[in-house]
Order: sequence, then structure tokens, then C-alpha cells
Amino acid sequence: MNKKWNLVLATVAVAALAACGKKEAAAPAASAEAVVKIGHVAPTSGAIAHLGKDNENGARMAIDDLNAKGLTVDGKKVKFELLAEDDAADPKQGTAAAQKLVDSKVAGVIGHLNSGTTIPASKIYSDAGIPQISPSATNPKYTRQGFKTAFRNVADDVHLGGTLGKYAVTEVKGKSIAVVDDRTAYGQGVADEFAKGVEAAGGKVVDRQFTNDKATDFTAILTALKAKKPDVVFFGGMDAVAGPMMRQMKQLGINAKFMGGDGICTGELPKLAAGSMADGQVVCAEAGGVEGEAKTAMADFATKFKAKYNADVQIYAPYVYDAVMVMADAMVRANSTDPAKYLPALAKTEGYKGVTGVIAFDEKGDIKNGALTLYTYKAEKREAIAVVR
Ligand code: ABU
Repeated sequence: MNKKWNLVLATVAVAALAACGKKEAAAPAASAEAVVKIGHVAPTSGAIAHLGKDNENGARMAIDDLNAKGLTVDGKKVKFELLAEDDAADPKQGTAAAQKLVDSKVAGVIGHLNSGTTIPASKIYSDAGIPQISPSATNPKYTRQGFKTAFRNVADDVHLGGTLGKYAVTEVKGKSIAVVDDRTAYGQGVADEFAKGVEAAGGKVVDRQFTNDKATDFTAILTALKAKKPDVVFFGGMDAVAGPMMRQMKQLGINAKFMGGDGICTGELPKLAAGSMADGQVVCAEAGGVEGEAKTAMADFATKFKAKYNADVQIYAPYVYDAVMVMADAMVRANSTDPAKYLPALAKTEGYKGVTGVIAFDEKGDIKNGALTLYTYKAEKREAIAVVR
């Protein structure tokens, strides 16, 4: 718990004691328990269920830690309850899950994982006045719709795609860059930003192809792309499609660098690529990152996560953890778990020290001064190249 939180909790407890103490000095400050429901939505079924479970476990860990600490809000001990929904990365199931959570009277929602589900769901939460923090949806549109309830604690695709596009030209020295995307809100969006970044850095996109997020056979697009002799292939999409695409690139003799956004930058990618990944071939980026001493908190989180779930962090579990904690911190500062009352406190979040770094939101609800971590893979393990802002 950070110092600010300690101070706030102490203030709340003192205020509660003072209020109770006037007539019944012996009454406990926190006599009743309030159950506060927090919704979480991610695809825990389907091709990227491993990422959905990673996110959901991050949320569970935060809820367990909050309940172990025992928060008091407005004189009541708070017990947090997680309502976890599976949207299967499908926009229609995403809005159905959102409506279900609203009907269940959640105080806030963490999610969804995908931009394609987060964006349509955000209108439902906005209409209901329920704060939402996405810890992984990176399409910029999410926070540009004017919804006061929408927050994101990772960088967006403008930052992600643009930085990777520049990197492809200036560091990877790509001369002939091909771009493929999966036509999802995320995949197409990050690929567009990547292409803009390439061109802004003086590079050339020689081919643009697309597939979909359920495809398994890429022979036609890879054959077309091979004719352009690319030295870099960028894929806008998720690891479940990127892995088989890398395998088929190898079979077709395309020996290009393989780049992608956060959707491919996971612990599972080497397994999905099934032995086709050369050391240093992949360059991707996580939409967050820590440097220096802050790395210790991130490493400690990974150790605790492994011990609790017998699973390595895929990518966004620590960001989900922080999203839950930031929401609870706003409730404590507002001395209320009522969405209408703690929403202004959430919007004013400044200097919150999480495991993923310092969190503050700008006027749109986006993280201020968001970081990116560029990664490659060596011996099938993710290896950080640099943290950039
Ligand atoms: N940011 C990568 C995965 C989630 C999404 O934005 O669709």
C-alpha cells in the first residue's frame, strides 16, 4: 500500500471514529460489511483464452490482496467480489457481458481485453454511469468517444504502432516492409499506425495484406507478399494468428524480421510459432513498461503470480492488477463505492504507484506519459530491448 493510500485510509478511519464517537464512544468504526462487485471481461474461451485467463487472474489477485488488506470506506468494511465474464473476443458477446454486469449492479468494470469488444461495451457502461478501465485495449477510439467513464492504463496504438514503424526503419533498417492485419479494431488500427510510422521515418510499405482473427491458412497472402521480397513483415493481430503465420512464413522461405504490437508480444508466442522463431527475428512491444528500481515490483508480481496460479504472466496481468487497485484507491479517496461519487476521484488519479509504474489519467482517461517496452525473443524467451516514452 502506498503512503498516500495509508494516509487516506487513516483519515477515513479517523472520520468514521469521530462520527460514531459523539454518542456511542465504544461503537466500532467499521461495524458492517459492504460487498462491492467489480466486473471483469476478457475472452476466457477461444483462441486467445490464455490471454483472457492471464487478465482475469490479474484481477483475482488484486481482489484477493484488497480483501486481505481489508479496506474501510464510509465506515464500512469492504469485501470486493469479482464478477468475471467471458466475451470470447466477440463484439456481440462483449456487449451482452457488459449489459449483464450493469444489471448485476457492479461498481466498476475492468476490461475488456480486446479493442473490438471494449469500444462497443464502453457505451453501455457510459450510459449506466459505471467506470471502466481497460488494461489492454489499445485502439485510440476507446477513449476518444467523450465518455467520462472510460479509462485505460496502457499506451494506445498511435504510440505503439508509430514507435514500431519508426523502429522498423531506423533500427531494424527495413527497406522493404510488408504489413498484414486481421481486420479487427485492434489489428487494423495498429497496422495503420505502423504504416504511418514507417512512412514518417522515410521507409516504404511495399505490400499490404489482410486476414482475419480466426484464420489458420495464410498461403495466399504470404505468397503474394513473398513476391515483394520483404525484409520486415509487420502483423497487426494477436499471437494465436501470428504463431501459425510465422510457421508458414518459414515453410515458404520468407526470412524476414517479424514485427507486431502488444497482441503478439506474449509469453505464448514461441509455443504458437512451434520452433519457427529464430533468435532476434521478432520485434514487438508491450504498451507499458518500467525502468530502474521500478522493475523490482514488476518482478515480484511475476513471482507471486507464478506461485499463485502456476502460470507465467503472458503480458497484461500486472496492468489488470493495477487497474483494480486504482479503482479501489479512488473509492477510498472519495469515501464512497457509489460509481457516481468515486468517478470524479478516479478521473483525478495522480501519482498512483502501481506495480506497472506511476499511474495518472489525462482528460480523455488515457494514461499520462505512457511507456512502451520493445521486446525480442532469444531462445524462445522474451527479452526487453528498451523502454521508450
Ligand atoms: N492491445 C492488444 C490486444 C487487445 C486489443 O487492443 O484488441
